[in-house]
Amino acid sequence: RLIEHELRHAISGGELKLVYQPQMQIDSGEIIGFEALMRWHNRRRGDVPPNVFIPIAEESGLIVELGDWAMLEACREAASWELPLTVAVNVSVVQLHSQDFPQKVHDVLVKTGLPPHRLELEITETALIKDMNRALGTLRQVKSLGVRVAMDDFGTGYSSLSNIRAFPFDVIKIDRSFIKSVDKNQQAAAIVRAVLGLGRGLGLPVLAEGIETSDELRFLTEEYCSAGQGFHLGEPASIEHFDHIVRASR
Ligand code: G
Ligand code: G
Ligand code: MN
Ligand code: NA
Repeated sequence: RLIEHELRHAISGGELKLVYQPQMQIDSGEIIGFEALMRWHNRRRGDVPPNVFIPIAEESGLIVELGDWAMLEACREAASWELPLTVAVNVSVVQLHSQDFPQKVHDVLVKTGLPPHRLELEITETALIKDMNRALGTLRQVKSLGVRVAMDDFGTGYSSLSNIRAFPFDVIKIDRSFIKSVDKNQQAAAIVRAVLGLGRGLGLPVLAEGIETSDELRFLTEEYCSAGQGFHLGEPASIEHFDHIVRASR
């Protein structure tokens, strides 16, 4: 396919870039880190949205190369910040199961000098179901480097509850579909409270994704949700946009 061919050349052609979305401590409003999100601008196609090119990259196996690029780029960027904020990188199931993934993570940390605890790998539940034992082995190896691991899009996959117990996560990210209108929707509120209770019981912080309104934020504050992310707190943007934050010496 043509688009696959073009994507193959996107890295070497400098067509990919990362944007960063802030993640905040809910009680203090302090920025704790950023999620790095991939963007592709092609000369002919213009901006291609990630929900178009990521699936193509996954089917073709190109996601391994793209994901490795994103991890290196994000770690290099974060290593240059004056404040010791976290950088979160999305890891696709194909990349997680690729040859020598833990070794690659180790090499990136050595190469960039980023302290391991400042890197967080976001992995979706669906990624874990495919070959559970291997995924668990890989996550344990990655964790042993000192890297943090987040369960992304929590609530949208299968067997959430057994996964959360079996896998060594540091944080649960509640999927944004449950945060939407959580202040008005009884069902969403019940689910979010349940996940917050689960996190509390397991000693895991919970981050709410996709906070779009001050009412949603108020609900999460009142329910003692640890952390949040979303357009209301900050949209994904080039790192230059956050220069004053990552470089501010307080
Ligand atoms: O940034 P946006 O909300 O448009 O992203 C859409 C989807 O693409 C999300 O599910 C997000 O996790 C995914 N995505 C964005 N950047 C990356 C990346 O670097 N690697 C992987 N595997 N997925 C990404
Ligand atoms: O699947 P993942 O959690 O990695 O997805 C991150 C995606 O969510 C990014 O593409 C980002 O652009 C998008 N996103 C971030 N904040 C919001 C928000 O408040 N509302 C919506 N609809 N999407 C958001
Ligand atoms: Mn994510
Ligand atoms: Na998510």
